[in-house]
Parts: sequence; structure tokens; C-alpha cells
Amino acid sequence: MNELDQLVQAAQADFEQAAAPADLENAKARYLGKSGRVTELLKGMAALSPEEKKARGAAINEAKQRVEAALNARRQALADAELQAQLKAEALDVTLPGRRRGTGGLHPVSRTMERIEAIFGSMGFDVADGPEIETDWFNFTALNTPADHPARSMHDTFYVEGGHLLRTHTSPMQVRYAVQHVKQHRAALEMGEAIPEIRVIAPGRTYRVDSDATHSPMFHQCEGLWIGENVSFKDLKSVFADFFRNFFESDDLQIRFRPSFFPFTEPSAEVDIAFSSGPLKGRWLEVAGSGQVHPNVVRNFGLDPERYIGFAFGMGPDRLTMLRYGVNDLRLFFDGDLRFLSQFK
Ligand code: 2NL
Repeated sequence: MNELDQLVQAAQADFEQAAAPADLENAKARYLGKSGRVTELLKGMAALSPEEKKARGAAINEAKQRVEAALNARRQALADAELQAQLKAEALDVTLPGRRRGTGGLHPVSRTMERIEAIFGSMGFDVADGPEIETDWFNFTALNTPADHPARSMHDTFYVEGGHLLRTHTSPMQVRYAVQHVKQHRAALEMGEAIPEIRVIAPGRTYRVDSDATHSPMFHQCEGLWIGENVSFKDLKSVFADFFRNFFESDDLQIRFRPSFFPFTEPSAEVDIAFSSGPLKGRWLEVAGSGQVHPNVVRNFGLDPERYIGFAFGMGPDRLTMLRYGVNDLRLFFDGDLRFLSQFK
């Protein structure tokens, strides 16, 4: 093997040894740099005759080209290896499931409220919404609740400054609705004409000083009111049958009325239902209070109780939610524990 072939081989071996681009550039300098071995050979031709220069020059240039080819091949190989290493390090498993943002959901009691509004809405009931801070008149007096009634004692009612209170039921909203309705039809009333029926529900938050496994100081209520010239208890019963059969998705649940007392209705009745299947089958469950609106209350609406008559009722959406989903502690609804709440999404 001649001197030039050995040089080329040495360069190839050196380049092969270089593990990183910087090593390779150092190795290149040793052959092709200003005082590299190939450059020195070219400088060494100065003393040769023209014929010798021609032959020797061609041989050295050929060797130089092979060194450069080896250098470029190694450069390419190192660049490829670096790219492969980077691809491996940054590899993505595109088959993994995506990381999704947690989705929210409606609170179970809100679901019940929406159900109640939809079902009564389908029976032609308007939905009324209003203040949670009320006056004594709307919360008690207008509802025929005398000043010495036990519901007025400090133990039941949250009083706030200025003689106001937190509504203990949503009836005051119905009084507001009825008074407004009567005002709207004052002209017809003064002419002795019949006014359109009042048919409304009032769902919302209510407050009482009470707290244990079955009572929360804030709870929900939904009251209903239907007043007209010829609205009777049989209408009340069919409204309840329609509502509860829809709400619990059970066509054959039974409904019964038990005599009771409320200051704002006379006569008054508790409403019980019994399921014909499921874990609660055959047990009578109290689900609402109801009655024919007391003549004093009809008068407070601005209507003549000799002409206008109807019924009202009140129910507890919290308890209806417990029955519908089989929840046994009311406090779970208001603790805000996502392990409980996320089950209703
Ligand atoms: C219950 C009892 C009831 C009413 C609420 C009412 C409203 C007006 C006039 C007359 Cl504006 N009455 N509401 C009537 C009877 C019973 O609720 O046990 N609620 C959970």
C-alpha cells in the first residue's frame, strides 16, 4: 500500500472514531486544515519539476477527494444518528387517550328543579322567581298567618336588618305574582268580567333556623297556585297525579290525601304517594302539602273569595331528589363533595 492510500485509510479510521460533530471537525483539521497532512503534502510539491508536479498533484488531489468523501459520509451519519436520537427522545404515543378538561354537571337538586318546571310548564303553569329577602307581610300576614303563629317565632325565621326576613317558603312569591296578575286585569275586574286564571309555580331557595340529618338552614321549595272561578280539589288531585307519575316515571304510583292544617288553606291536606315497584314499594311517603286557598288569602290577592277559588300546594325538591336517586342524607347535597356530586353527571 502506498503512502497516499495509507493516509486515506488513516483519515477514514479517524473520522469513524469521531463520536460527535465536534470530534469530527477536529479530525478534519488534522488532514485538511492549514497544517493538516494533506495540505502539507501539497506544500511539499514546491520543489518538484513541472512533470513531477502534474503526476504528484493528481495523485494527492485524488487522495484529498477520498478524504473529503469520507468526511462527508461521516458528517451525514452523525447527523442521521442525532436526528434518530431526538425522535426517540421526543416520541409521542398518539394512541394514548387525550387528557380532557374535567366536565361539570348540574347539581342533582337543580336537575329536580328543571324537571319540576318542565312538567308543570307542560300543564300550563308559569314559573315565578323573586326575592329571597322578604317583608313580614308577603311571607306571613298576606298568607293568613296571624302575628302569634308559632312559625313566626325567632326559632324558625332568620330575621335581617330593617325588619326584613329570609323567606321561610316560596309562597310570598306567589302572593306577589297574584297581586301583579290582578293589577294587570284591574280594568276587567272593575267591569265585573272574569279575569284569566292564575296558574303558577314558585321554585327556589328558602330558609329556616333548623339543622340536622333531614333539615338544612337553606333548603328548596316549590309551591304551586291555581286560582279561577271553578277550580276544585279534583283538579288538584289530577295535577298531582300527572306531576308525580311524570316526575318518578311511574304510571301506576298511588296518591292519597290526608286531612291536615295550614293557616293559608282551608281545608288542607297532606299528599302521600306509594310506588308499586322498587325498594320503596307499598310504603306511603309524604311528598307535599296542599289545600284550598283560604278566603282571606284570596282577598289579599285583591280578588273576591265568593267568586274566585282554587288550590295551592308546596313540596320539597330536596326530598324529591332523595327519593328519586335513593340518597339517605340531605346534607350530602350541600357539602360540595365532588365524589358525591359527580355521580349525577
Ligand atoms: C308543605 C306545605 C303548602 C301552600 C303550601 C300556599 C300558597 C299560597 C296560598 C295558599 Cl300563595 N297556600 N301554599 C298551601 C298548602 C301547603 O305547603 O308541606 N310544603 C312543603
